[in-house]
Amino acid sequence: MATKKTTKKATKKTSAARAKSKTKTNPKSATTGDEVGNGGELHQRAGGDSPPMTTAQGGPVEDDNNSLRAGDRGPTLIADHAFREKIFHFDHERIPERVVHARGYGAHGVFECHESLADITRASVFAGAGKKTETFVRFSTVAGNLGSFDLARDVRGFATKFYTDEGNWDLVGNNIPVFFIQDAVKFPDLVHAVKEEPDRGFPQAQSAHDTFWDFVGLMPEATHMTLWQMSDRAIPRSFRMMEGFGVHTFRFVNAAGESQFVKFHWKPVLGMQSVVWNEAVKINGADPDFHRRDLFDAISAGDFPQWELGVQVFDDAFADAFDFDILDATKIVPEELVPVRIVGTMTLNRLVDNVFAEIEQVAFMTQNVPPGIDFTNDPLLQGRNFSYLDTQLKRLGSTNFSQLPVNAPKCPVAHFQRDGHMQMSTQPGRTAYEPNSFTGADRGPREVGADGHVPFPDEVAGSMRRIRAESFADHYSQARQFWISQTPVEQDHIVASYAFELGKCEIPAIRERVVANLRNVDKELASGIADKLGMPLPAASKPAAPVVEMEPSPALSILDNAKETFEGRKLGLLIGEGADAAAVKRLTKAVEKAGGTVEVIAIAVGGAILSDGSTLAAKQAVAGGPSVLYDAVAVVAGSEGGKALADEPPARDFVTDAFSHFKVIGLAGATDPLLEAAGLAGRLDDACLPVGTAKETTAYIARIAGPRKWDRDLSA
Ligand code: HDE
Repeated sequence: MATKKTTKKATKKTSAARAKSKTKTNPKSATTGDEVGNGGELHQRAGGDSPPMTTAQGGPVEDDNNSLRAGDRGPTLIADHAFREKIFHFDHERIPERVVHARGYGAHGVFECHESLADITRASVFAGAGKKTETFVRFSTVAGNLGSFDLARDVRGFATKFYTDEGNWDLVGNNIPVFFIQDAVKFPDLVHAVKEEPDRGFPQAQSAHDTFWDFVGLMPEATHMTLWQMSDRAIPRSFRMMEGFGVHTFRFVNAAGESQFVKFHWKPVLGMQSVVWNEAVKINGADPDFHRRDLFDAISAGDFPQWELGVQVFDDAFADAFDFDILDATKIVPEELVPVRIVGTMTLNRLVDNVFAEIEQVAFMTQNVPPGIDFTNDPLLQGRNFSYLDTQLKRLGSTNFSQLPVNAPKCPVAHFQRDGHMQMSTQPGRTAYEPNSFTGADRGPREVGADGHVPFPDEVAGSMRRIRAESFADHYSQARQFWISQTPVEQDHIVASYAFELGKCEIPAIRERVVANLRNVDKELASGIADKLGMPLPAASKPAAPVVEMEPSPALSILDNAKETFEGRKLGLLIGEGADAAAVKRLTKAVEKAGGTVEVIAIAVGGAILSDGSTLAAKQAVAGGPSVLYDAVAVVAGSEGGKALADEPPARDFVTDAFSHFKVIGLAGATDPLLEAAGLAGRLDDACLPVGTAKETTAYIARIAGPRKWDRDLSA
């Protein structure tokens, strides 16, 4: 009895609410175009620019806001096929994310060849000067999941699909020219070690944990790659400012069937730039999409990023004489030994229309090479050539993934592969086999012999064994070469990142093993890390091959190769009330003239009233626009406004972070209260420059094109 009563009461209450809402929100009661629907939002009926909404079957949709129910408050009816179709599709929206390189961003572009390479390769992309080939590029981090943050310390994927007129060429590279392992059979172990630990599901998107360093310590071949990974290469400022590498040695083959070896390099026209670790950590909180937004913004603004494609070409004689095995992907061929010849330029000039359709569904496969490009026996590459096809079936669910627009070759395709899930091509003709004796359209395609991809007839000999060649045994010499090629600032960063990562390992033996291996690279490196970890320096582990002393390779340093430019970079301009309008205008113009962009930041996003009475709106409130988002910063306070900025904790962080991240800081107006409150009074150096006058602005612009103030004194 009691239950019945309560139910009745509740029913009564909701009936009243319903009566009220009926007149207010029932979309059907409106007869004009726009109408107020449930919850008071505005809904659009077809008309004007809006096409009529349909189901996936093309049937016109009567009402997209209310499912079909029996009675005003009754159950939803299975007869509502439009509702069922909508939910059915939604339930299946996700596909498996990539096991590695899950988080990525991409764009379309074009590759233009600078000169004919016909003497060394018959690949049509390199047919002659001015030859253009459409491309699609996907950049990625490796370890993190799809929803992870962009500034993880990680290798970046740099995968390029060239839609050549002899089929797709996928150059599936990274921004680091070497790899952790030598044989593909260890790849699942490497990936399992770096991903979240399986018993706890963290840490996400980072290598700073026991299982990764346990694997690395036990696999000394990973040492060289970890030096790169602990360097600033692994925290790039932008996809637009990082190099790319094909990593493996490939083959070029010319029309006469002659072959040479080749390594591929992408060199960013904007030059290389990285952020510092503390900055990276903060960027991940302030803007987890920092890299994808950067690419989106640049292409949207018509600042199309460019890379030059370079090749290192060498023959058997070089390969035989080289100290290392050219089939070993843990080794580079130093640019000083084989110079990088620039052969073309790629420009990314078009954003995707749909992230899922293009960036998520793009399927790169190392085995996609056109005639003129071929593989070597690098055991990592050989394994990849199996893996990439297999993974696409898992991810995309059908053998017909190559028909998706982003994957489809832009040259004619003709074969006898038939049917399968999601077959999108209505393949004509009566035959689907070869040989056949039909003629005309029914006959179908025929093989092309020597015009096709003819594998290079490499001699293969030897007994079948599971073995690692002796020539792969040196794990430290090139790691040492990388280390001695870095500037002292870069070396400090490497020491600090090893110490950070190993400091996150809970098991002391894991730290010790890694540091013992690093002693074979350099004693200073190992002792620097040990000091920072507060542990005694362990004895060196026994290397499998003697460490060869090599010349430094200047090409390996980011800082030694930095470009003097502000092009493609961003200034964060923090303004206070009453900021000098002329100074703000002058600075903005000068930065734009230098090829950079300015983002205005104020206490509130509404902006500030400048000295001339005009209001300058801000792109960011300072709480949402910390200085870590900018390459350089300037503060233009009004003659009175400095106090208000000083009272704002995010404004104080803005300048202290810029200072401790070695950034060039411009100052105009009453900035003293802010600097004082931020603890910077009396600590300013020659990279903290006035920007009040035209002359000062010119000097400031010249300075922000240069390096950060790396020798800044950060002691309080
Ligand atoms: Fe990959 N890798 N990989 N990899 N890789 C994948 O393919 C694999 C390796 C690289 O933006 C997967 O479509 C094996 C080296 C990039 O879509 C998978 C081995 C290099 C991308 C796979 C390697 C790379 C991938 C996951 C050891 C640099 C992202 C999803 C032999 C030269 C491509 C997918 C994109 C993606 C396998 C090692 C670069 C599982 C087995 C070395 C840039 O197939």
